[in-house]
Amino acid sequence: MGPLILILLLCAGLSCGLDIINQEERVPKSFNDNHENFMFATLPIQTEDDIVNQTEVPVSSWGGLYPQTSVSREVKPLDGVWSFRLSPKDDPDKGFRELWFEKPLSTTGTVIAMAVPSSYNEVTEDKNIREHVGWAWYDTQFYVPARWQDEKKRVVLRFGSVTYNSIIYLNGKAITSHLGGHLPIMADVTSSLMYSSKNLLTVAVNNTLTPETIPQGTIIFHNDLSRYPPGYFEQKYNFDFFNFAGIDRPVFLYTTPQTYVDNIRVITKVFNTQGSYSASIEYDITSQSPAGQDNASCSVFLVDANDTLVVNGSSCSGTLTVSQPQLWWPYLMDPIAGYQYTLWVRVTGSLDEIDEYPLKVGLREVAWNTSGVTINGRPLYIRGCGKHEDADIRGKGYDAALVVKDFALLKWLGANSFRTSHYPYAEEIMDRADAEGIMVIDESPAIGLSGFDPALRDRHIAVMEEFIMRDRNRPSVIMWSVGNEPKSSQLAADDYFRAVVNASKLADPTRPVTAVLSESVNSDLAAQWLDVIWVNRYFSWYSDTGHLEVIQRQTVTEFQEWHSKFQRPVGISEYGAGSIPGLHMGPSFTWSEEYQTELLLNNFKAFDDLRDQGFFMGEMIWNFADFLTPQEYNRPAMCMKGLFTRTRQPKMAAQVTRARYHDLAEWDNSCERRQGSTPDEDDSTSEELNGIFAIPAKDARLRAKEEESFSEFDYDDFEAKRKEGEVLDTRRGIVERSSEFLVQSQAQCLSDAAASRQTRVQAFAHVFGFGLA
Ligand code: GCB
Repeated sequence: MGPLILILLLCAGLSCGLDIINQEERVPKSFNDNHENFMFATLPIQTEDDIVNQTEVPVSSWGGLYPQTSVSREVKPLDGVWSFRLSPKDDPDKGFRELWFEKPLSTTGTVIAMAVPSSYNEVTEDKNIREHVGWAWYDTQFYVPARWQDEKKRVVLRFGSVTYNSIIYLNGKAITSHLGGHLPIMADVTSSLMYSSKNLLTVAVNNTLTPETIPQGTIIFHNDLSRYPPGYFEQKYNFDFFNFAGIDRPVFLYTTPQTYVDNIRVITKVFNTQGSYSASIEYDITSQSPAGQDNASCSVFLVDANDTLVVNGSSCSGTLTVSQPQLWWPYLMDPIAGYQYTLWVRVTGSLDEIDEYPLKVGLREVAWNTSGVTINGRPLYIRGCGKHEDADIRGKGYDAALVVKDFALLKWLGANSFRTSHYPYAEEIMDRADAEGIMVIDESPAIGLSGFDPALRDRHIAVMEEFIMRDRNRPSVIMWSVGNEPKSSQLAADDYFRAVVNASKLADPTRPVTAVLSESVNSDLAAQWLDVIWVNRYFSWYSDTGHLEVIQRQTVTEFQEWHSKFQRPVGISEYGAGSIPGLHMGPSFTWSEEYQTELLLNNFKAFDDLRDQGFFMGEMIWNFADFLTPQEYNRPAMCMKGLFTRTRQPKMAAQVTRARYHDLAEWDNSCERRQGSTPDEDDSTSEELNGIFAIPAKDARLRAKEEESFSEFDYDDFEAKRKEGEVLDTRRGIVERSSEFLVQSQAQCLSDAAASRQTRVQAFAHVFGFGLA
């Protein structure tokens, strides 16, 4: 039989059968239309047999539940030091042609050690590895316990992610493949494993980006032989972070019984009746049983953080009610933030085989209307940062120490949120966000998209569905971002975003869907389809550089325009300035720490003005920390807009942000409290506040109406009407909250708060010698 060779799209334009023609830029052809689920290059598919075999290999489109141990499950990590080799740049197919996956890589050529998980780029001293474009190969060898076979365990191999396209081989055979990075890959390997000898696991990963991949990129061929060697090409992409690649997240084998929990969905709702909360969990369990057996039965047990049983259920889908719940609150919104219960899910097969899976559940409900977002009925103001998975040596590789440090810094800042700019982050990071009460704007890898053809749209929708499936049970995730800075003034963006946003809403109607925009308010065609609007603006940095005095006017004017045109909550998702740590210049000057700080202070004044107007939902600084960029002349190796250096040391801007974010948290809580009490009652301690000052309960009628409109919701009709401006949003989760919280006493309090913050800003300005407009 011909070798089973899977070549993903990405070598296609490099040397795989494409003529080098005399043009400077072109797009490599990359999809094989005969294989809907696969992207193949043109070589080395040599026989029909190969093609048939290729279609038999599944593409992983869902990574499955995160591996967890339980009485019925074992987890075996495969992380460590693996063998590694690049395919030569001028011969990308070599590994496939020479069947590198059939034997240990060390027997077919030179290998080096490579850390898994890690991006491979910055780990070695080899510039070719850092700058590589094309295929890279990894392998490792391992044993599994023989008893797994005796006990008839089902065994699953799972990668947290491999960036970007990958083919995975076990014992010489391709077992699965995946399109794109940042999302998990799962394969049932029960029958591919060897239980009495060593196993060989090989991964081929390709980091090439094309106009059809998400994110997009272009290969530029330089064909002028007087200036470049033959076959010379380079990868370009429309984003400023370094294009790290490799096996960047943990790799596990785990076992389940033959009857097993396949998937779980939970939707949590929160009810507030005269200051007293209750909550519900709607759950839906999917299980699999061996052929010929009846469907498994299910039971669920909700335990609190002390493992005390709270409530249980005995069906595969249903609703659990939790009276007097400890709700999931964001950091600094309640003395107890990030509280989670555990939902133990048990399935029992018809032959009494049992599988148990523990799922963390935070009880919270997000809602939104045309002017704001609420959590558990309380108005939410989002204060945070855009981030990156980025650190020296590891690149985007998961590192527990780094993650713990980053959450410590976020909390030190007083931030209550971050955005997973510009791709889904590791599940281990999301776990910390859930546990620490840090809210997440969960963003897809669709950065800087343009073109918007149907193939890209379908790929984008597939990515959104896979991504939402991964993160939909997480309390920290409060909204989905379908992407960052699309070229949304292109005509095709209109239908494109309608489709992608609607597919995302269908996948999860319980959270607002957004995109982070950068086109002008008058030319953008995506905002109309979004529930909430985030905009990136770099006044006095990319425009009017050096003129800090224009920030307030420009910011206030523009964000008012977005709200008034689209009648949605609006927030700023990126703003900031680069600063070289240690560069001090007074009066402030671009790239100095003073300039970055003064720019933030001017923005703070503008945000307080916008907050007073009732539609401004949040502020997010770009960026949490400095991060590596491609090599370019306008940046000193990194994007320097971090509040922290790449090694996580604070710059001057971090100190003022910390003051602002803690102030915001304090005032927002205290103003909300004032709204629910008379001023005389207003001296309760924060411990006593838990649960008593929230917005009055939605009355039963309103909720019933919401439920009804949710179940009957017709997206097409809704969109048509929304486009005509006839309706706002009527889906469940929408509350008419403005009249509830913009009562007089709160308005007064908010204005006092703004005044107090202004005093703080003035004080900083005075100390630093800044002039504020
Ligand atoms: C942006 C992008 C972000 C960049 C930033 C910058 O608008 O969304 O990815 O890093 O600008 O610093 O230029």
